[in-house]
Order: sequence, then structure tokens, then C-alpha cells
Amino acid sequence: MNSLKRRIFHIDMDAFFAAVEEKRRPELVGKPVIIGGRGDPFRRGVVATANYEARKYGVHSAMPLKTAYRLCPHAVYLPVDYDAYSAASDKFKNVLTDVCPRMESGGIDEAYLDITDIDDTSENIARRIKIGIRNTTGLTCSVGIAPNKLLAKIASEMKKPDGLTILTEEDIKDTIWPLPVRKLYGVGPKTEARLHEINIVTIGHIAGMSQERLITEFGDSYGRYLYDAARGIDESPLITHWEPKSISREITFQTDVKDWQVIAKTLAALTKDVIADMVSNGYKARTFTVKVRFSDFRTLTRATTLHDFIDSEEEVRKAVFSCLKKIQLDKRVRLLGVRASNLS
Ligand code: TTP
Ligand code: MG
Repeated sequence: MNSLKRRIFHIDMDAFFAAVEEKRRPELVGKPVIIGGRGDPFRRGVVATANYEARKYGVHSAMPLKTAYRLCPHAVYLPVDYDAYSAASDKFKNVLTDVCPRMESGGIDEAYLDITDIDDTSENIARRIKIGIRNTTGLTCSVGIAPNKLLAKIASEMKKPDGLTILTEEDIKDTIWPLPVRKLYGVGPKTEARLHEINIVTIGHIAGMSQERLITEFGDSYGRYLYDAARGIDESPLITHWEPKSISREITFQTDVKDWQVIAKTLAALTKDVIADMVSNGYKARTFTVKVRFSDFRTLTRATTLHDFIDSEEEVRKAVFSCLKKIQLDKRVRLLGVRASNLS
């Protein structure tokens, strides 16, 4: 039985935006730092995050900046630099996929790993992850380890910052049940308010309710979800990659083209590449789009949607050229593109 149990990690970066800022501006270390809006507490905006220093004053995410200023006027206020945080996010996720390719991104600063098949102890893997992230980004993270995503996410929050928490099914009663209902993934402010109205305050209280009662209160699927979740049951798999929504190719000519023959030949070649991509990935498509950008950068797209999903060269080529026919080629062409979407 034990060998069937999954080992799921949830990794969550500590005070993420603030930590990235502190890393590149060491003079901030030790000071309260609040990131939000344009970094001006006198203008509209909310707190994206605050470092742990600022949290001591009661500042937290989603709080209006002017409230934060009332609580902590001497903090350093900084604007949100999304590009910097997303670069750091890519780096830490690369560390994770190096350790274990079965990774699901949970957002800019969090991810799940399914390490069930990796031949090492959970503690060793966690150590490697923490060291890897520290070496590549200079940042710390907190790791939760559990038999499923639901418990792993609760676990990663339990000892922040730089935490490592392992939860097993045996811990549910003592560790999970005393927590407030909001700590259960999927319970938002509305459900919390409704639960409070019926005197349900902790996760344990939810676990004390019958499935019928939960279904009556919250509907069939959400009621069932709450019944299982309160017991730490979650079979949901990691979603480790996203299916492509479309397959496309485009090309910018070295010099703008007027000759219809060249345009047609190029379009045929792009179409062939798209078909090869579709076939090798096992996709058929129903919608085909041709994009033309003229020398003056005016860009036109024309699409055609068929009744059936297709992948044969003849049919796809026919669909693509029917799109091209709808475009009046009255200027030199700078860029040409083909896209297959509506994939199955
Ligand atoms: P969190 O992981 O919720 O927060 P955190 O990383 O700042 O702090 P902790 O150590 O408790 O994990 O969110 C990650 C980032 O997402 C956070 O740094 C800023 C951003 N964020 C917002 O912009 N608005 C929000 O309301 C929240 C909660 C987060
Ligand atoms: Mg975080």
C-alpha cells in the first residue's frame, strides 16, 4: 500500500517580490519593504507583498497602500517590477525541472513536483531544491511534502520562511483539523462567510459534517469536494504541461515580396511545416488562419473553419489557400504566417 502512495512537493518562494528586490538592492535588507502599484503610498494601489519586517506592522497583500502607509510610514515603498519577478520565477522553475521533470506551475512563485518515482529520500530532494534555488536566485523557499497536492500546499505554508514540512495522513487530525476553514484550498471569502454562519470555523468542523449536509449547503460537486478535502483526500494529478492551443509558422521575408508565385510557394512550405508538426504530435485541426503583413506593417488575417478535423496535406492546403484568396495582395508582403487551431 505504502509503495502506491504519491510523494508530492509544493514549493513556495518566501516574500517573493520583496525578496527579489532585496536581492538586487542589498541596502534594503533589514528594513520593512512594501511592493505595490507604482511604489507611491500616496497614490491609489494595493500591496502586492510586504517583506517579513513590514508584516510585523500588520501590512499584508491586497491591503490599500494608504492603509499600509498608516501602519508603517517608514517602510521602503517600491513599484511592481513584473519582468524582474518573472525572470526569477523562470530561474527557480528551471531548478525544479532539473531535479524532477514532473512539475506543475502553480503561479509566479509556486509549483508542485511529483517525486514519487525519484530514487532518493524526500529530505534529500528538498535539500537539493533549496540549495539549487539559493545558488541560482539567491532566494529562499518553503517546501511542503505530502501524499497529495492539497496537503503539500498546506504544508509549505506551515513553517515560513525557509521551511520544510512533511505531512502524512496521520497528521490530518492534529495538524489540519485545528486550522481555520480558509486554509483549505478552494475555500474563499464567500464560502468562509457561509460556513461561519452555520458555526463551522475549522477544517475539523467541516470534517464533522455529513456529506449530505455539505451537498445541501454547497451543491453536489463542491459539497463532495469539501467532504473529501477536509479529510485530506485529493487524488488530483499534476498538470505537467499545457496542450498547445495552436500550431503555427511564420516568416519575415529578407526583402518585401510582390511576386504571387513566391508568396504561394512560401505559404505552401509554411503549411507543410504546420502539418508535419500537427501529425507528429497527433493533432488534427478545424480552423486555419493566414496572416499577411504588408510593407507598411498593415496586417491582415483571414481564417476558415471547417466542419471536420483534418490533417491531410491536400485538405489543409486547400483550406489555407482559401484564406489567402480572401486577401487582396495589393502591396509588397513583409511577413506571411499560417496557423492551425481548434485542435483535437
Ligand atoms: P504569496 O506566495 O502569497 O506571498 P509571498 O511570496 O510574498 O509571501 P510568503 O512568504 O507568505 O509566500 O504570493 C507570491 C507573490 O505574488 C507575492 O510576492 C506578490 C504576489 N501577490 C500579489 O501581487 N497580490 C496578492 O494579493 C498576493 C497574495 C500575492
Ligand atoms: Mg510565496
